[in-house]
Amino acid sequence: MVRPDTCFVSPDVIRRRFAAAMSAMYRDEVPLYTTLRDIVAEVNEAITGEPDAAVERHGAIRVGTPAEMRAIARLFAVMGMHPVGYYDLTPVGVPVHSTAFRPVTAEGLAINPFRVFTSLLRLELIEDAALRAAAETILAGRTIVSAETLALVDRAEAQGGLDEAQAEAFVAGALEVFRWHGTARVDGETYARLLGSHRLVADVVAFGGPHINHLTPHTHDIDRVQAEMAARGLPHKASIEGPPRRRTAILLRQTSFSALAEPFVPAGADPASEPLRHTARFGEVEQRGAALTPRGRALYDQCLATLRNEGTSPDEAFAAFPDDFVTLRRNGLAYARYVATGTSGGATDLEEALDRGLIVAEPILYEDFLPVSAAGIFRSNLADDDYSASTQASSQAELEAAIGRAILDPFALYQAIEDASREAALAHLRGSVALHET
Ligand code: OOG
Ligand code: NI
Repeated sequence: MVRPDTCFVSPDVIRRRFAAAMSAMYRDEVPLYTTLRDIVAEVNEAITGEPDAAVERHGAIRVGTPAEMRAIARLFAVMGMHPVGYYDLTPVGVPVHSTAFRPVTAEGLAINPFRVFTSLLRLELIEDAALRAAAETILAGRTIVSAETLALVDRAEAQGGLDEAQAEAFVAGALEVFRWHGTARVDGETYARLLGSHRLVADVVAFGGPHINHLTPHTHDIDRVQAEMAARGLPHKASIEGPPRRRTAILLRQTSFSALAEPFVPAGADPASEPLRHTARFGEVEQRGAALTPRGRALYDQCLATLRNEGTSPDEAFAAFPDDFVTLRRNGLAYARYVATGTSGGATDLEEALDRGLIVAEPILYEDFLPVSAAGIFRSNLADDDYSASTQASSQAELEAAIGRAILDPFALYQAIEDASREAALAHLRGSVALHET
């Protein structure tokens, strides 16, 4: 007899198909994104000498209500994507708080690392009470995941997975959730009022759903991509977010091309009339490096603060940050993955084994986001004048209540990967020691 779970498509494979479908849809919707992807593929190929598909590492969406957040969380769970990290953007004047839905295991990340930075609008931050009430009513009247697709989510939860035909229908249905709507659900006047409150409020409230607002392929050399964007006349972000260029890459560096002014028809308008324009969607590139420990992250934040407060150059501001992996690891600043080399020898202590080349340590890739960088990405793609810092308290508990489960701690995930690798490497060494001695 065939066991029921043997006919399920793995969540990692569903995610891979979904990411590929999103990429195709976005290239179609935003032609300039195809240009960016071509640049990334060329730069990557020039570096590795291998054909490169400029595969997307992340995308971003924004939802309007806790109920929408819950539906999205359930949808992503079918694809093995779980909430990791809490990002509060309100201190920098963006009325949202966010998490990233991503694969959490080394195997899942290796099959397909696609993740979605997901922001929940904090409607309570709209000052105009009448507009806030109107926005609430507008959002209450929309459904972002179709009944058919929600039924597939129910199915996946109840049976523990989806079979081939269900997975195919699920990917097609999930794609629709993130499609751009060329018509707004509000009239031109309401759109203008929402825009006046905050550009992001209009982006979330005015349309039929959480359209994908950018996708982000990975590059091996973000400075080169940035130079290439400039050379080809793409309207790009003035500077790269994150740490400066280093020999040992750390965390995450990001840049983007500016959002486009896309035509849309407001509700009730004659489709033949001159369309309005909405500016929200863009393309981004990322380069990732070593995941830092809480200690490393504190040092990173300190260097960033120096950079901003004292007008020093990035290299000066980051001079205090070691730039070789041996020191980063020894000083407890970066996580390491330990791998036994297979050489036998009597060492049982990790440091001794490392010194003697019995075990090697390599960086664990950073899989998350950076709040200051995310703020910079938001800011460069929304009007700058929208930014007045809010004193609203941050509330991870509130976002967790919306999601319906706890947000995972990124540091704990890296630590678990490091610990498991150390145990496995030492066990390997002990095994070969035992073999040696008997
Ligand atoms: C999300 C911006 C954050 C990143 O790469 O830091 C982000 C958004 O614009 O909705 O995607
Ligand atoms: Ni992004």
